[in-house]
Amino acid sequence: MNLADEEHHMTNRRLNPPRRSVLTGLTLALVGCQSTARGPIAQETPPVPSGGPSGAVIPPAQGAVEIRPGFEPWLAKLRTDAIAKGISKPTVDVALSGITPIPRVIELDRRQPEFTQTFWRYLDGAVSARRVADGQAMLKQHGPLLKRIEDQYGVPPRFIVSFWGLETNYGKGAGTYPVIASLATLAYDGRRAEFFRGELFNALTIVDRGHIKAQEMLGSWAGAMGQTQFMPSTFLRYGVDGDKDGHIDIWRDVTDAFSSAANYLKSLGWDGNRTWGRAVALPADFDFNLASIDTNASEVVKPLTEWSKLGVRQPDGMVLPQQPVQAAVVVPAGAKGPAFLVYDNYRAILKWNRSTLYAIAVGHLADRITGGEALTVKRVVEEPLRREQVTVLQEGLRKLGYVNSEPDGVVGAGTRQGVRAFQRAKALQPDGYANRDILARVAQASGLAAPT
Ligand SMILES: [Ca+2]
Repeated sequence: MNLADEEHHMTNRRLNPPRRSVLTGLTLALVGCQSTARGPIAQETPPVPSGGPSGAVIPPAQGAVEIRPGFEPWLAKLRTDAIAKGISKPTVDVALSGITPIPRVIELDRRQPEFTQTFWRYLDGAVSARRVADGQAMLKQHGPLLKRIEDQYGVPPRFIVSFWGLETNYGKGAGTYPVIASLATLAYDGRRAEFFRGELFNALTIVDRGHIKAQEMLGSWAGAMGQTQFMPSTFLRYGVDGDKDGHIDIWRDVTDAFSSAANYLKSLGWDGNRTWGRAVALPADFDFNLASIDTNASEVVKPLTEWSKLGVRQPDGMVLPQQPVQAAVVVPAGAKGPAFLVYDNYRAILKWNRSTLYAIAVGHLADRITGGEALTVKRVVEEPLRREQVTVLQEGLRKLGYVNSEPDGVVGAGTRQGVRAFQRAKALQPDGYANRDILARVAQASGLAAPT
């Protein structure tokens, strides 16, 4: 979500350049209505449409939200600019007439996550028993269509359904904000005004091309649209008219929505002959320095045969498949949590949404809806770190010389690297995982008081 810092939110995905947001880590808002717009879980629970003229129902802002004055002259200039960009005057007139800034959108844009997200809490929501059962039903219901799409794009049905389930709960939570007004609000007074201004022109272009009427263009508060939650730029680049009726309709037409998702995934490098990764069991003496903290140059990638030699097994103890696959180990809840070997398709998922938790949830849901087992590792329920606690952790790590950056209250790759360096120095398991235990140790070592 927060487009501003890629690390923090889950919203705005599909922002290609600047890519959507991220949660690379474990941070996400748990606040009642979440930080950012899109996202399966991070997404604000959509209000029930009332069937008004636009179908849009915006909940009132909860606090006092100040929007700076001057929207009308700004909008007048925007109209001129839109027409200068080649968007037709009738489209501009219809789409922009009468719109006003939406206070709730500003409120959500300014919201900061209050907690880090924890693996189990996230997964329980993203891959609930209900989500699995519904996914199985959807896989069956849309089987022939999904097979045709697989033949064309090389993305297996279970992954299309899984993305669909995580993005919008199989189309049920596609968002009820009017996209044009929401984007105009963010372009006028948002934290990434320039980015949203570009997306607003893209949204107007979509209307101008006749794909959807402006008043029917609904989405998340940050402009993620339809069943796949595409930002307008992603729609323009990757949207597909699957049923060939002349319109790309990712709001109401599952053929278009699935085709668009598959086309986007194909462009992200999806390999239809491989899966995303798999849950594994690590040996008791596993060296957690080999676990990946981020998909970057420091990531340790080895063929499955090498991981096998190191004692990595399937969860039931069976040896790993002897396939020529390169994989990395990911431990999203630290050494005591579940472990995964992730393949190239996992990286494709991260390009859709740069969140480790999201990527694992997509893969796991895809497995579950095709009969895969639930995670068997013993679940360790932890209290999430609050923002202020993360800030103290970061201050302590900085004081001790393990990180250089300014504390921001959000656990990202840099913080995890710092935690790992601290763990190495203290002969702890170097899993890079930030929790209350590490906070207490870092606070003590650095002489800071850890907020309880
Ligand atoms: Ca169509």
